[in-house]
Amino acid sequence: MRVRVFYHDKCFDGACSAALFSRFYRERIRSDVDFVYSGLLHRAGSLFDEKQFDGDENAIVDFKYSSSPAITWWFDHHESAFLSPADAAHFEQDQSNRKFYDPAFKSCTSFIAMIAKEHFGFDARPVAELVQWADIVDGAMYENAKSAVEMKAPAMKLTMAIEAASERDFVRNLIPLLAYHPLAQILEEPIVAAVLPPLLDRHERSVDILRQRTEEIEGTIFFYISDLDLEGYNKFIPYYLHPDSIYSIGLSKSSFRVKVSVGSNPWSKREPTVNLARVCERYGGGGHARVGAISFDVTQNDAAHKAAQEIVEELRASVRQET
Ligand SMILES: [Mn+2]
Repeated sequence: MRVRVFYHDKCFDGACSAALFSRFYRERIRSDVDFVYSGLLHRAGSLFDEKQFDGDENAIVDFKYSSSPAITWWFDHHESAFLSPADAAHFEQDQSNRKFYDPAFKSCTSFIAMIAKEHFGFDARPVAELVQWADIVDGAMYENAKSAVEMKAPAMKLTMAIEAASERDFVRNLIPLLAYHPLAQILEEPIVAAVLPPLLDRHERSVDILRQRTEEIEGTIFFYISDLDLEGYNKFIPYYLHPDSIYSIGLSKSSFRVKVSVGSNPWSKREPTVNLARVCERYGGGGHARVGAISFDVTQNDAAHKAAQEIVEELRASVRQET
């Protein structure tokens, strides 16, 4: 039995979701199973290549819905979970008891843990640390911006490695470890220990770069680093540098996309009032109410800049109205 698990790539919650789903499946569905992991990333154009849905079962966790009959399991907690109203209607009609959605959950990992326990009798106690940290990381529940940026906890170091590692198979090899070992012990594993020191250096450098590149006006930070190889930078650095900000809009670039990241300061004294998932959806992106993103094709640099500028103006105008 071969189960292919599609997960949100370059994301701590995505990797933990894949790990927890696999452990649950092996313990409660069937034990004679081989898992194959495939990371999914938001990109301009179609997200899924249905030819890849080639497992005996295919699961998607922490990523958008697919109405393909080959997908037999689905878990998500993103506000923008459906690519179309037709997909949402398809999910509403599903009777399999294998597809689950709740945008109220801080992480998809904690959502899977709850469903696995309540619906399938899974014992979630051995994965409690994973669930707790997925909620902290994906829900941005750090005490302050400093603790989000200083990289003390093992989960923070793993998050950095997952978001910034360039090695294609890194997350795929990490997932089986996440399901069965304490996070501190995973840091000692050769595949992790090898990548951490250069990534920590890069992190330090990115703080310096963002100190030069971020500008806050009317509670809204704008920066671009799309001329640098910095995708996967720690998204809390702008708030660490501008503690009184409310929103942040950044442009970054990788080999296959130009990304507009739109976020809100989790420690802001002023409550953000704009739903950022809705803003990003207008440009073909999505996410959560308090953090979202839009992916453009690498050739669409100007369109990405234009969208970022428009969103900066919109958010600054909303802050002006509030004050
Ligand atoms: Mn998530």
